[in-house]
Amino acid sequence: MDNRFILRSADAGVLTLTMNRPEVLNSCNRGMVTELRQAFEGAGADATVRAVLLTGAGRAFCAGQDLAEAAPPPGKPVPDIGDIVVGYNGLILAIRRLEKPVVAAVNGVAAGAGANIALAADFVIASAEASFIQAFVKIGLIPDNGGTFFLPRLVGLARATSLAMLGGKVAAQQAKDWGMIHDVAPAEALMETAGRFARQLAGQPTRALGLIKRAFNASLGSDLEAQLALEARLQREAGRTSDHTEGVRAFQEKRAPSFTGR
Ligand code: T3D
Repeated sequence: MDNRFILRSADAGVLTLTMNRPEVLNSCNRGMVTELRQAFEGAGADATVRAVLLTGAGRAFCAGQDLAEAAPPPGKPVPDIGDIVVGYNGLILAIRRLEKPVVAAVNGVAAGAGANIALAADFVIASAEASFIQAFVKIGLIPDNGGTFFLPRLVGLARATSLAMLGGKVAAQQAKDWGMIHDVAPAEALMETAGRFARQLAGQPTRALGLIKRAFNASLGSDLEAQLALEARLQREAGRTSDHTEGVRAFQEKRAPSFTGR
């Protein structure tokens, strides 16, 4: 598949996607959002992919919506913002529905949609120099890309409200201290650290990881009874995988398991 706005590479079960519009801090135009969505959807159907790593080219992760596209100069047609957001929704759902772990390696500023695309990942590892900005309010908008869903769940309502209403910058270490992200790495070691982490995930029992993700997705809007029933159903599925058989056998044989993702 030809991509204009993202780079793709694959190694050791990890598909790396790099947002590649560094001259505008990887801000998202429609083409980039479509390419990202298609890449995440394709990763679900590709058995060789067992984890996805998402990052940005240059000094930023992603500065959110390309404001030149959303607010073109006088005389050019002005797009409907709701339509733009619907496009992002497909991407966020593709990330959350992908039953494989997604790691965001946040290499610099993540603003607006860029911040919330990162937060849709299963793990966020940020450069110590990175920051997260719910920039929407500064241009009279509300957090989208799942921001109003993920933020209160990750950091609590009080912090989510101040992030969304004040639009302040959260440094990577602060984000980690608040439980918003998984980890922080020195800037020069970010890609090595995140790549190693993603390869480690790619060696795990992929089906189980995918079912964990499905269960957690459901738990965000579920009650205990429904969640217990879901766990029973998903555990039945996990119990039928070769990786479960291998995990138990490896335990009994006192050796490290070798998971295949099946
Ligand atoms: O349609 C809709 O709007 C609905 C969808 C909404 C989703 C959203 O994401 S809304 C939020 C959109 N994003 C923003 O408001 C962030 C805008 N950018 C910034 O506030 C700053 O650029 C940053 C804080 C992210 C970084 O600041 P700094 O000082 O490190 O860099 P800079 O100088 O501002 O930017 C460097 C270049 O990137 C610059 O271009 P130039 O002057 O060198 O030619 C700047 O214009 C460009 N750039 C940065 N962000 C965007 C952008 N170009 C287009 N769109 C951007 N979002």
